[in-house]
Amino acid sequence: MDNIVFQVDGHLAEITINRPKALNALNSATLKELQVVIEEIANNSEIRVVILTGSGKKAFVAGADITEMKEMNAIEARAFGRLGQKVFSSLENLPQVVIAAVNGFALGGGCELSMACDMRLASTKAKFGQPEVGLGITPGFAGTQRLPRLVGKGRAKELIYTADVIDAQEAYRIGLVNKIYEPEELLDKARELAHKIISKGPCAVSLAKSAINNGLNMDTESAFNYEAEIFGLCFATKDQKEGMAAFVDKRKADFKGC
Ligand code: DAK
Repeated sequence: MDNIVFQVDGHLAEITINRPKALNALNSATLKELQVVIEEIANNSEIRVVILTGSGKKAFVAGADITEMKEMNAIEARAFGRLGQKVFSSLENLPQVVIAAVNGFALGGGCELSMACDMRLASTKAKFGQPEVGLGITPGFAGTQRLPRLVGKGRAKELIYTADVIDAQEAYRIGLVNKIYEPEELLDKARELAHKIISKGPCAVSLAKSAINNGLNMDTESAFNYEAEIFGLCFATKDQKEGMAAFVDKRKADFKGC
């Protein structure tokens, strides 16, 4: 792969978008490579948590590749948008937890990519925004949908209509990021968080992700029913047996998976 670095160490996988000269902007080639990596992760049950970051000190992802988009006609732009949406949805729907380590600019498609992850940890240097309307387009990788779900309709509209770029503190204040760290400690903190999650019941974590993600797209009654189904399903897993046995035996649980 030319645009992505992919590493697996035990239960942890790390994806680095690696086009630092273009501030890790997402072109079609990078999106296709990302799709391949996501499929590999989806098929590897040893992997429990994924960290997604950008290479270099300046950017997480500075958006979709404007140089490539500039030349597109309407049909090509639609195909590009569909590719991006598909990749971002498969990332969001991975059974594993995905943590975005936002090390710099997360603009346009970059902000949208971080929002397709389960959590966002930001460096103090991170900057977030949806600058698309300044380019004469609308957010195309589901930013109009994920941003209001994360920060509320009013704040999402303000960010999208003004194309304002906000710093990590403001992103934290409005609930777009979970935590802020100094740039040099960001990845270590992301790995620390990853290992904390890895130490819990992997099936339970994955099922909780499914309950949250799917439940949010349902009416309340269906979501409650779905949660009850998921809760019941836990009792068919080794995680539940080991977790509860460990509690009763007053020892640390040793989860091996479903
Ligand atoms: N695309 C391509 N190249 C980019 C880029 C981008 N998004 N962002 C930066 N670069 C390149 C610059 O062109 C420059 O390349 P060289 O000139 O060195 O060859 C290099 O990265 C360094 O950037 P700068 O020289 O500009 O660095 P600065 O520190 O001065 O500025 C910046 C950093 C992040 C503020 C600035 O680069 C910037 O404003 N970048 C663009 C940010 C942006 O507007 N991002 C949103 C892109 S639009 C859809 C599908 C997708 C989308 C929409 C619709 N459908 C088809 C439905 C998504 C749209 C977007 O994401």
